Amino acid sequence: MSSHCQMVMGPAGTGKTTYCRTIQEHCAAVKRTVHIVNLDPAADELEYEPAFDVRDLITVEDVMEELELGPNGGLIYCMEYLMENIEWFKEQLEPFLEGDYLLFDCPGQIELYSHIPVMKEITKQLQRWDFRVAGVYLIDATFLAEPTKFISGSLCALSNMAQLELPHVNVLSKCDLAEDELVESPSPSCSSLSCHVETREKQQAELYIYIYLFIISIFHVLNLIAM
Ligand SMILES: Nc1nc2c(ncn2[C@@H]2O[C@H](COP(=O)(O)OP(=O)(O)O)[C@@H](O)[C@H]2O)c(=O)[nH]1
Ligand SMILES: [Mg+2]
Repeated sequence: MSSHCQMVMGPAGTGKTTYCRTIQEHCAAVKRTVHIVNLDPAADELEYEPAFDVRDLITVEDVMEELELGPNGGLIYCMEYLMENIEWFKEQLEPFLEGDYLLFDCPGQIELYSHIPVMKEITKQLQRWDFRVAGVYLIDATFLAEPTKFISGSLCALSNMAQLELPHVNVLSKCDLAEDELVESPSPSCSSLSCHVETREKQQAELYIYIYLFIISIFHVLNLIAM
């Protein structure tokens, strides 16, 4: 029987770890078992008991110290090291191959999804081990209050979806911090965008509107979920 998993992704601080813990607690309340795996080698304190933890293999802190890399380079090194030690990963997954459900709490650095193929390789490897993998991409709801941030956040989500080629769900996080009407209708209206850009150069304003319309058409294809 196949196991299932979610790759929980999104920029640092959007609430990935909180999402994983909340989903696990919810599942426990409805008597379903969900395991969380920490795949973030830069994580500090975890709010859950992980099924296993990439930091048992490697941590960003050690890499930065030993190889004198910065935080971004260190994180990329860690994820590539995980791929090179894929047998370790497989061993850790061994107890969860019979119809289990896992949440992978992923690192937030965008380079891992847009610049280098490492996260795609990890998901492909999970699929080869007969996991049914879904991408869950968190977007901070407060980021959507400004049209320019909406465009930026949406393009990041889109890029992630295109790169990983997974069934993909966008989740709005931190809805308690956003205005109610934003949560009910997450995309800003075209008129609010025109208003925002009216002080800018006409050409730039038009470009924003084209990008906006493009994103709206993409969101007709994507499912946008508020939580
Ligand atoms: N108000 C509010 N804060 C949240 C929510 N989700 C996460 N946070 C806070 O945002 C911060 C970053 O969350 P975390 O789960 O560590 O983000 P990660 O870096 O994506 O894993 C923490 O201080 C959380 O308590 C939420 O839904 N509402
Ligand atoms: Mg985290």
